[in-house]
Amino acid sequence: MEEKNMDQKNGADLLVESLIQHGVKYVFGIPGAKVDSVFEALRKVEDKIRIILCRHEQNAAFMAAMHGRLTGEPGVVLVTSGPGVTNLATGLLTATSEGDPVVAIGANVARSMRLKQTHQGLDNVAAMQAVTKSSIEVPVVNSIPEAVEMSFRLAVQKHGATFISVPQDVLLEATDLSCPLPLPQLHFGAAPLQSVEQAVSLLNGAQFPVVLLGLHASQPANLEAIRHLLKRTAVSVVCTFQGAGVVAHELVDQFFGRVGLFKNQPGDQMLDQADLVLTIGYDPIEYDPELWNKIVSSKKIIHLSCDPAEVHLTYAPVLELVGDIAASLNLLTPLLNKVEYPSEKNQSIKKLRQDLEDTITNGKNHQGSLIHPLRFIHELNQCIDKNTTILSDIGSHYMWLARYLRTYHPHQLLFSNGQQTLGVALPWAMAARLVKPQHKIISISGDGGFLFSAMELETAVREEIPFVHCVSGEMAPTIWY
Ligand SMILES: Cc1ncc(C[n+]2csc(CCOP(=O)(O)OP(=O)(O)O)c2C)c(N)n1
Repeated sequence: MEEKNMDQKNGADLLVESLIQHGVKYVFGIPGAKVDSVFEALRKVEDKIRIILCRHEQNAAFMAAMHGRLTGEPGVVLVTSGPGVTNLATGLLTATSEGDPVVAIGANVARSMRLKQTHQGLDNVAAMQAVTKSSIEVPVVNSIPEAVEMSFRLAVQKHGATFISVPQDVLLEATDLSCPLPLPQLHFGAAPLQSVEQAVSLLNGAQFPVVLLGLHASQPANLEAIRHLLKRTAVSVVCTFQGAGVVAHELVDQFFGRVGLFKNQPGDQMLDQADLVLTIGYDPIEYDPELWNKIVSSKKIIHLSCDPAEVHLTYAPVLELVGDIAASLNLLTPLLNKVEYPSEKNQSIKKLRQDLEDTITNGKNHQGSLIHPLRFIHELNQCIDKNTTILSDIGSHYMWLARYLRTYHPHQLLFSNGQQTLGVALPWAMAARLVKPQHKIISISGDGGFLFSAMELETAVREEIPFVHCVSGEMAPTIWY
């Protein structure tokens, strides 16, 4: 291997050049012997990429994932070999399960050391395979731009984490390759017209159609088309936790709340009665379909999303509309009739909605020295506007927030809804603040989840990333940072 002289570019420089070409603004991570050359290269371009030095690789991965969820562009996390890489596992698993684009870069020992027991050695690619959509190692220095391009494309196309392992000697090798520009972004069209027409006939013929909005529905680009469908048809709508905020305030009379984890919500009763469920952007990991559907069921499902349906015994759509969600809806909506629910059901439907409404409005009436979660939600609601983002951790507070905190903007109330990973809220809040510097950022966790990532408070202070974190004890939220 030829190492560079002082003025020459090496693999680490090429990697950083490649990140710049992909528009990367932040790298979350922790250095270590094998990856130090990349941190050195990053320090030379501080005006282009800001390093957020974290206290644990897992939290760095959480931050990268929230950055990816909010921007649609992969968040980047950078770690050293061995324990640095294995500490990524939970963060990358969470991102991969929940549709968040992340590119994780982990250094490795030099290629010549691969067969030996050596300091911080690990089969990186094998270790990360189970928690990513793609796990590759760069074989030679000039393959770095290809590895970066592939990983960025796959993270976006497959909605999850990808991993690049880079051996230390590859990072130090001299190169004079100029980094090519990234390939242009891919754009997909609507689902085929024939499928749209089939959907029209099924939907217009249904007695009790219900729309179920899932995680891809909450992409801001889909918002207008979804709201137009709801308004034009007056169809009843339910959403998963990750679909929070898609239903507009003016459409709230059609909204039967959020469903997930346990089957006991008004939305579940609507799904039970439905003879046809149109899912939009739904992924079965958000809410196991066996909880709201049976293997042999008279309920028909139409799956409308950017990806084909996962094969699942209890989620077997009669029709799939696969393509750009907004483009498919723009073809579908003008052909749909207004939904008229059977008149004998009107009273029970009305009662379901009223019960949900009453639970939320009664929040203000909960008194006492311990703060009831609904009272907390009521008070929280008083200080939320469209420039507020709320990040929830996992635990009992999660269920209360998911069911009863109303929001009317997508990506305003954010959940880990797939792995339900403890400790996400605080690092997520930091990434949210970086992406939305004008927003008030509020994260909420239980005292258990708080201690999973509380060390990042130091990072927040050092990096000057302000947010408010609330810690709930049993039924008693208290404000911290
Ligand atoms: C990484 C991880 N470990 C364990 C769990 C299982 N789990 C879910 S909620 C919970 C307890 C949460 O307690 P706390 O953070 O105090 O929140 P609270 O229930 O009081 O709101 C646990 C251990 C999980 N979801 N993720």
